[in-house]
Amino acid sequence: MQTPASPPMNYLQAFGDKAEAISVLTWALLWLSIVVVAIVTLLTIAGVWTRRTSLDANEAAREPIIRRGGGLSWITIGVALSTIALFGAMIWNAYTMAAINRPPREPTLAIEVVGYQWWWRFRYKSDDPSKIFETANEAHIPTGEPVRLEVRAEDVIHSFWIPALGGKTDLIPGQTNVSWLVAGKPGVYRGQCAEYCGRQHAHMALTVVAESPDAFRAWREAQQRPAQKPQGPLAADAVLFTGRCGACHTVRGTLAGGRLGPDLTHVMSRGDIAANTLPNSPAGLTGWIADPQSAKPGNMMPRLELEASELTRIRNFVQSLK
Ligand code: HEC
Ligand SMILES: [Cu+2]
Repeated sequence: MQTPASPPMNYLQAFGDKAEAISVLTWALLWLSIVVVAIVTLLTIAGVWTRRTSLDANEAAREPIIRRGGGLSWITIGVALSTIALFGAMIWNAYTMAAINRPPREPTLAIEVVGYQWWWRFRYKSDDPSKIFETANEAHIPTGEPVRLEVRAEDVIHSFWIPALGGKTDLIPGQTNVSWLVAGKPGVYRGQCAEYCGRQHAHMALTVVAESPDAFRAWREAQQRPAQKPQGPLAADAVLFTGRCGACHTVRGTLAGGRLGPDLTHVMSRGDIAANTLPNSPAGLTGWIADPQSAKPGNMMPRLELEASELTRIRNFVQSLK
């Protein structure tokens, strides 16, 4: 699947009703600003030009600069035009904000978005507790369906932003903000934390994969399942994983139930790891587990000083989490 917006963080291209309402306003304000700058520049140049007097060697012969009257009307007209333009922009702004405040219909899918330094937890809600599941940094949504977002932060303020799908929503510790989004076209949409939140703020990216309702249903069913029961030598590797990593990571279906880091039950279904910092390839994964502090210095996963054999066994178990 390809990225519909190119470059991926381009906010001038919209892919959904909500983002379109915002991007029309963005373009209008952009053009208005360009026109204003052009007019002011032309008037300034014209003003300088018409007042040019040739320099005379004789100082006394130079005409003093005086206001010949009539200039005040320029100011009146200028203020009037600015007032009309700014007032119009304000009304349009308020109108757009009201229009995108609520989705066109009640969303059937609700996701809790929780921001951490420096990654995202997505909790897919359900009335049936056995259907609730969590994933990290990569959310899937069905195309054309408005999705309800309940966003909050665990540590500091973050901001949820997927430029091609709409505006930003702040994540505030101790408060839940409700927002929504819709993707008009299938594709992989990139997002980014948009509120400076510490050293690895730039490495706090996320991906939203919009896919057909059928593909989404299949993905959701796969995510809802617990991890496959480890067979053969993997059973001992799973125990090792639980001992070394299980205090921070949950793998549903095993004894690993930590909450400090991302849920890894189906980590191999994700395209990237560590909030889009590394590709989820064998090399990326091994490098991350061996030394998470080199790719993302200061992040909350410590370097665990694993022996080579432990690293291989833990990596093998993680790679079985499809
Ligand atoms: C002290 C808690 C802690 C321990 C122990 C820990 N992790 Fe992590 N882990 C984290 C945090 C926090 C992150 C998110 C880091 C980020 O992206 O900023 C993370 C991220 C990851 C990721 C990337 C997940 C994703 O989808 O982005 C993997 C894989 C991972 N850890 C594997 C392991 C393995 C394997 C071990 C044991 C060897 C381990 N972790 C031990 C806290 C921990
Ligand atoms: Cu952040």
